[in-house]
Order: sequence, then structure tokens, then C-alpha cells
Amino acid sequence: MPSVVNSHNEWDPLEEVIVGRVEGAAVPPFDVAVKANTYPRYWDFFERHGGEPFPEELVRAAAADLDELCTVLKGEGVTVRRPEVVDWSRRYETPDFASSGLYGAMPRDFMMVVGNEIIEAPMAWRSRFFEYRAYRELIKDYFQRGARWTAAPKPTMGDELYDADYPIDAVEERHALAAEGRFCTTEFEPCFDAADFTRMGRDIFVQRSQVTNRFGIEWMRRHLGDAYRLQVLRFEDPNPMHMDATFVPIGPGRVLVNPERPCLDLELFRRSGWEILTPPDSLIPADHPLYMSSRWLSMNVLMIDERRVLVEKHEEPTARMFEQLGIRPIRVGFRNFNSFGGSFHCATCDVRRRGELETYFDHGDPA
Ligand code: DAV
Repeated sequence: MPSVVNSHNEWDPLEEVIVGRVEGAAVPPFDVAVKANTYPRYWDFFERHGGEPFPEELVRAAAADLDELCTVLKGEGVTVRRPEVVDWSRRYETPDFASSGLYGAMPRDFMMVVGNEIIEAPMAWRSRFFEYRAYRELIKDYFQRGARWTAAPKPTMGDELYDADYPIDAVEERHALAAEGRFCTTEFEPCFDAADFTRMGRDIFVQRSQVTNRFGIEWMRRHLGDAYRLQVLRFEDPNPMHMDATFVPIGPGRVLVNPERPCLDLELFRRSGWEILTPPDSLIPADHPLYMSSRWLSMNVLMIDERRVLVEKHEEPTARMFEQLGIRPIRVGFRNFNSFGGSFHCATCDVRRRGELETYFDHGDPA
């Protein structure tokens, strides 16, 4: 009997998926880590509204986008599950810090499925410390039906996890710091968001980012053990947070690479005969609110299988690229949701894809 939780890569036929919920979303209190990953244009908004619920009309419109996504997924034969609705504006205090929450809109950030195991990420933003609360009912159910369940070590998220000298206001300086591997999180304790990882069978890739430190990567490496190779990829990106608008596999042997964030470690992909594709620029209008992401959400796609992909309905150049690759784009309106910092890949976590653990790379190992 195949496990109820089974996913080894980003493209096998999708059978069951968790789609996030934006109801109850709150503006995160504006601290170092939030500032390091948001754009100056919105700093005033965070300063004023940190801790408050997100404006109701934005939430309502984004929730409608998610409902439409669920309808489309069901129409494609996929089972859809949803997390709990939580009031994320509630304040909390631990022995190490005080904050309020963010949302349960991005299951991709919080959980990672590797084979039949669900791994809960420790996260790095204080506003995301309790994000697991939205997913516990779902994960308990998957566990009861046979899945393995691991929660990575909970960080304290005390002051030591954040670099007090990180040049928060000097956005230009971040390029040089990123090249040195320095970001706003320190190596005090492991931290990571699940979206900094991408799964391609026995090979799993990760980036050091503002929210994923080397300690967290090393935890994952040892946890995964010998059956997997976890490899760090480097990008020219001053502000990395999550790999899924930077480096996005769309099938065995094909990966989209963000042209503004060149990958410095493509050798394995080249040697293994992978096609390295440059996606077209996004058509998100310059004045469209994007509180927590860049405009590259156009490449944050979800593969339903190797021949079907979800594409935002205004992103015609992206849809055409997929058509030329022989992949049918399924167009869904998602602009309102985009304002919360993600698109289809962020908003979902594939719990079950029909397929087995395979190797897609030539490691040049002796026969
Ligand atoms: O700004 O390109 C998008 C992904 C966030 N979960 C960006 C990152």
C-alpha cells in the first residue's frame, strides 16, 4: 500500500495537496529579520501596522484567489486539504522574545515532504514561531494514517539568532555581504524555512538565505542521512528568502533559473544534461502591492505533473514558454494572493505525488 504521504520531487503526478489559508493574516512586527527581507517601499506600512490584522479587503480578495485555486486543483483530480484558520494577530511571549504571528497562507514555507515524512521547519521569523498551529490537525491525521512526522529543533529565536550589525538600511551593502555568505541570521542555533529547499529525488538542494543558516542546513543533512545528497546552491542574490522564485525545477532534467539571480553552481546540472531555462519577466504591474516578495512570483509555479502547470492568468509570456515546452498552462487568477508574498508554489505543499525515489543526476561516481 502506498503511503498517504509520498512526494519525492516537484513534478510527479499530484494526488493530494495542502492549500494555505489567508484568513486571520497579520502584519508581522517590524524587526530586523522582516526588514532584511522586505522592500523599503513598504517599510512605512510595516512600521505603522505591525501586529495588526492585514487589511480586510486584501484578505478577502486573496482568500477568493485561494478558493479558486482549490476549485481548479479539484477539477484536475487533486485532493485538496486546508489548514486551520487562526487569529495571527494574537500577541505571545516566550522566555526569549515577544511577537505576534503572520499567517497560515504558505504551507511551502513551513513544511517539507520527503518521501513519506513530513518535516516541520523551525522557521526564523519570530512572527512564524507558532505557524505549526495551523497545520497540527492535518499532520496528526497524516501521522495516524501512516506518515512519518518530524519537527526540526525549535529555535529560541532569542536576540543571538539575529545579527545586530547587519546593515538593515543599506540595501546596496547586502550584495557584498551575501557574496561573503553573511545574512541577518547568525549561526547561534539551527533555523530554516522549508521553501529554501527543493527536492529532485535523491538530490535535494538548499540555499543559505536570510532565514536558513548553515546550522539548519547541517541539521537537515544529518537528518536526511545517506539516502539523499543535500547540496548548497549559491545565487547572486542580496536578499535570498526561499528558492522557489529563484531556482524552480519543472520536470526531470529542466529547471527555471531567475535571470536576476544567476546560479553559481550549475555544473552538476550541466554535466547531468539538464536544460537550464530563463523564464520571461513578470507582468505584475509596478503599482501592484507586493508586501513580502519580489515580482518574480511569475516563476513560482506548481507542476500538476510533467505536462500540466499552474500559471497566473495574466502571465502570458510564462504561459507561452510552457506551451513551447509541451507543458499545458492552466491559468488561474492569483494577483490578490501575490500581495501576501507568494504564488502557487508557496501557497501549497504537495503531500502526495505518484512516483518513486529516483536519481536524476550524474555524480560521476565510480561504477
Ligand atoms: O521575493 O522572489 C518569493 C518567495 C517567497 N516565499 C522573492 C521570493
